[in-house]
Amino acid sequence: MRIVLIHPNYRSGGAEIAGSWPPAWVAYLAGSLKKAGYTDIHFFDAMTDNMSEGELRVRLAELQPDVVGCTAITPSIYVAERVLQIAKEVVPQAFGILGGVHATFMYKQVLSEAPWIDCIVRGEGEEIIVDLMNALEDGRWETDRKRIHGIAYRDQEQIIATQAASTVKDLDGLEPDWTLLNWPNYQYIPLGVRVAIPSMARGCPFTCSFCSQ
Ligand code: B12
Ligand code: SF4
Repeated sequence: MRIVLIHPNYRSGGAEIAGSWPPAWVAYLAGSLKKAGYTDIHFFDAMTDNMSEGELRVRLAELQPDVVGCTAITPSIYVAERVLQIAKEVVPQAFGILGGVHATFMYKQVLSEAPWIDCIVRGEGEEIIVDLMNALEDGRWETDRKRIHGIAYRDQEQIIATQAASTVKDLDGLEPDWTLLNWPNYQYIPLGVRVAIPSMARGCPFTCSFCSQ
């Protein structure tokens, strides 16, 4: 099963002034997938590489993936939807997945405005993506999707959200695969040094109503 993960080319005009930043979601998902035996994983950092839609088409056509996964925060949602639309045009048989904070909460809106997305992964993706890949590989997507926790999808005109998945309990058991990232590309411009974004914790003990943590 060939999987392509894509960080969309969205630019906020703020963060990019200070540098280019390694996307942690890719490392965490790829680590989990590789541990489960899915080793044919490719990553396009379309944001850091400032990849055009044309380049994206060429790379996807070359690789012919079975699965394309993209991430989105709220500001990058339209670019992410477009990435998966392009994937559907170039490799129609590829299964398109969207994850990240925006799709987690706004899955109804996203699946309504971007019906070409096959599945949304809600919340922490490390365990959900493995359940999803196993179902796809075994040809059980149509029959078993209701039982996969933490996803949303369209069933004809209906939008179905399955039971929420639990959070990852054994954080020490996660083995992010950092090798997919092209490290020299990630630079903190003010200091002229390479940059990493270590993740020391997940979630937050507080409950500010405007915040997703
Ligand atoms: C690191 C970080 C950054 C880095 C990004 C580095 C990068 N290239 O990814 C920098 C400093 C550049 C940055 C910039 C911005 N950020 Co920021 N950032 C964060 C932060 C602190 C951590 C994100 C992270 O890496 N987490 C660790 C990874 C492992 O978790 P994750 O990304 O959520 O991924 C998991 C799941 O969501 C899911 N998943 C995610 N994607 C996918 C895809 C698939 C296919 C699947 C199956 C699953 C999946 O699985 C992953 C593993 O569990 C979050 C706050 C937070 N604590 O989450 C804010 C946050 C994401 N940022 C936010 C914002 C607003 C911004 C900016 C727009 C700010 C600005 N005005 O400039 C810019 C946008 C830059 C851009 N062009 O994208 C908001 C987004 C809010 C929203 N509603 O979308 C957040 C949530 C902070 C907040 N609470 O307000 N940010
Ligand atoms: S804003 Fe979010 S991360 Fe900050 S304290 Fe409130 S709930 Fe926690």
